[in-house]
Amino acid sequence: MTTSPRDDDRLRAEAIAILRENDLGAYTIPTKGLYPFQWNWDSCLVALGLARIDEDRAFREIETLFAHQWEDGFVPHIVFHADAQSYFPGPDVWDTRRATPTSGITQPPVAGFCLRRLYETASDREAAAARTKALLPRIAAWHRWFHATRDPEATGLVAILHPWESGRDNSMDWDEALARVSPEGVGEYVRRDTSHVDAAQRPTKAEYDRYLRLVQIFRGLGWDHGALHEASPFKVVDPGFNAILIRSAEDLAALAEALDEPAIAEEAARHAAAGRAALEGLWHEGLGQYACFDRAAGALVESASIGGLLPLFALEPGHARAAVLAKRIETVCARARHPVPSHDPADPRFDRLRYWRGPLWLVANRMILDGLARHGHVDAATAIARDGLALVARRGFAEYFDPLDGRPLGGGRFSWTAAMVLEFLDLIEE
Ligand code: 9WN
Repeated sequence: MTTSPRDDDRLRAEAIAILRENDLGAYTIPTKGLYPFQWNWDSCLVALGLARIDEDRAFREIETLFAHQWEDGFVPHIVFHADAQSYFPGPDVWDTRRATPTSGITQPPVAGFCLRRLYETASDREAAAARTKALLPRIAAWHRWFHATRDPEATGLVAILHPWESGRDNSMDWDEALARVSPEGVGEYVRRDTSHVDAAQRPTKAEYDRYLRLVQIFRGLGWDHGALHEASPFKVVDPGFNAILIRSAEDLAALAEALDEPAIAEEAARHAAAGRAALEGLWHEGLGQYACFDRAAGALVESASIGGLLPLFALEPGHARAAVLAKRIETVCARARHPVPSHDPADPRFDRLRYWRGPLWLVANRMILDGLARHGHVDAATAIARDGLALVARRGFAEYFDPLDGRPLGGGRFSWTAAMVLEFLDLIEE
C-alpha cells in the first residue's frame, strides 16, 4: 500500500493536531480517557514526533519523565501528574508514596535510543547538546539500576517482573509464567479499560487478576526494588526488552562519547557488549528466532512473538543471526496482510484482535524497521513504513491494528501512532 503526496500532507497535519490535543504542557498523554497520565516508553517515542514540531518541547517530554526518576535510578512506567478517574489501577493501588505519585514498575528503556535520534536530528545544535548532556547521567543511572536489581547474578540480561513492564502486556510470552501467579486474595476491583475499548481487544480478567496480584506483592515489600527480583513469582527475560536496553546502551555510549562523558561511555559500552553476548542464550532453534527465558522455571518459552524479532534492532551489523532474523520477519509478515503482527499468525493461539496477541503496533514496527535498515534491508524497512502510513491514512490513528484486514483497534487519536506517522514520513525521505 502507498500514500499520495496529498495523503502525506493530510497525515502530517492530523498527526500534529493529535499530539497538540494530547499535550498537557510538560508531558503528553497516550490518549484521552483510556490513558490519562504520562507513560514511560510512550513519552520517549512521542518525543520523536514532537521533535518535528518543536525541539524544545521534545526534550521537555523526556526531561519531565526523568524528573520523576527515583533516587535508586528507577524510572516508573506511569507518572500520575494529575488526578483522573478514567484509568485503573490509579495511584492509591500502587501506593508508592512519592510526592508526585508514580507506579512502582518500569517499562522498555527506549530513552537512550530516542535521545540519540533527537540529538542527531536537532537543528539547534547547541541547545540539543546541553540538554542531551544533562540527561546522560540520568539514563546511565537507570541502566545501572536495571543491571543491579534485575540481573543480580550478572548474566548480562535483565528480567521483567510484571507483564506491564514489557510494554507487550498480554503477549503469549507470559502465559505460563503468569499462570503460576496465584490470583488468590486479589479482591474485588472495577476495570476502566473495558469501558473505553471492546473487551475482545483487551486482556482477560484472569490476566488482570494476576497483574494486580503482582502489584499487591510488590507493594507489600514497600517497593524496595532490591528485594523484588528474589521475591517475585514472575521473572522473565524478554529478548525484546533486552534488545531495547542493549540498543539504548549502545546509543548512550555514542552520545557520551560525542559529548565528552568518557565514564558513561565506557560503562554503557560494557553493558551493551555483555547484553549482546548473553542474547545468544535466548536463540530458539525450533522457532528460528529469539525467545523469552522464564527465569523462575529455568526454561526457554515456546512463543513466537515479536519480542523475539526485536533483537535485530540491537545486533551488531554483520552478526551471523541478522540475516536469519530478517528472513524470519519476512516469513511472519507474509502470513498477514499488514506488517508486523505482534505474534506469528501460524501459532494457533494467534488472536487478530486481542492487544499484543496478534495486532500490529507502529511503535514496534519503528524498531523492527530500524533493525532491518541497520542490517542492509532498506527496501523491507521502507515497505513497513509505507504500509503503516497507508494504514493510518485509511483507518485513522488507532492504538493498534488487525494485521489481517487493517481494522483499527483499541484507543483512538493515539499519541505514539501520531508520532510514528511523523517518523515514517521522515524516514521514507531520509
Ligand atoms: C499498562 C500506554 C500503555 C503502553 C503499553 C500498552 C498499554 C497499559 C494498559 O498502554 O499498557 O501499562 O493499561 O493496558 O500495552 O505498551 O505503554 O499507551
